[in-house]
Amino acid sequence: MSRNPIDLSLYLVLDPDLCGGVEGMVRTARAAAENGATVVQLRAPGWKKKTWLEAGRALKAALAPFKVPLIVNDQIDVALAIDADGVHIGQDDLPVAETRRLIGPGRLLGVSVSDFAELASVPAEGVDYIGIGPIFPTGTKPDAGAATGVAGFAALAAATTLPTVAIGGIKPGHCADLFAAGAGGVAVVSAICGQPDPGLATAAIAAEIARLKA
Ligand code: TZP
Ligand code: MG
Repeated sequence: MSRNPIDLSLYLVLDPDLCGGVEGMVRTARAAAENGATVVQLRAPGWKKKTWLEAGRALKAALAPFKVPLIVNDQIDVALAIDADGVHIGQDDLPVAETRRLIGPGRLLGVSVSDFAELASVPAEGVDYIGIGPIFPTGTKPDAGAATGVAGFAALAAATTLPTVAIGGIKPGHCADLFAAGAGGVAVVSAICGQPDPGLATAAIAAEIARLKA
């Protein structure tokens, strides 16, 4: 079974604290989907499984009318339980081969890397996209490590044939440089989550991306 190609261009990663819990995440995801987000990831380090499941189900229902794929961070069992479109794993999660075996051939799989050694460790088979970051310093992920900068991102993106999405400290004004550097998309948390109007914030990034692609 082949996977649907994923449009990474505006990838929203939800943050429970910035959004205000499950309800805030669902509201934010819906507003983002209405205004041009192309992917949504449920990410909630520290949450109990029960809450992951509740949020996952609610997000899936909220995103379905927009045909925006829902990706679950780390929690393979939750992704399977809610029939999510995909899973995103980091360096401390189950390895790619085991994850792919568990999620089957039809779900999307993304992997985070922050340097060349991590990128080199990602197998060529079974991965749909690579998340690279942090590109800029970020307060959203305290253990995110050193920022690559745009040049560092460009070098990493050039070293893989897989589509890439840039993450970490990204604001609308960074899109031009990152797309020019080979990004298939930008992933944002605080540029949308916790903004006074998450829909408007999404629309501003989406408009910039549309301008760059025109
Ligand atoms: N992975 C690397 S940086 C980051 C994650 C989840 C957080 C990015 O958040 P923000 O608010 O867009 O800088
Ligand atoms: Mg992880």
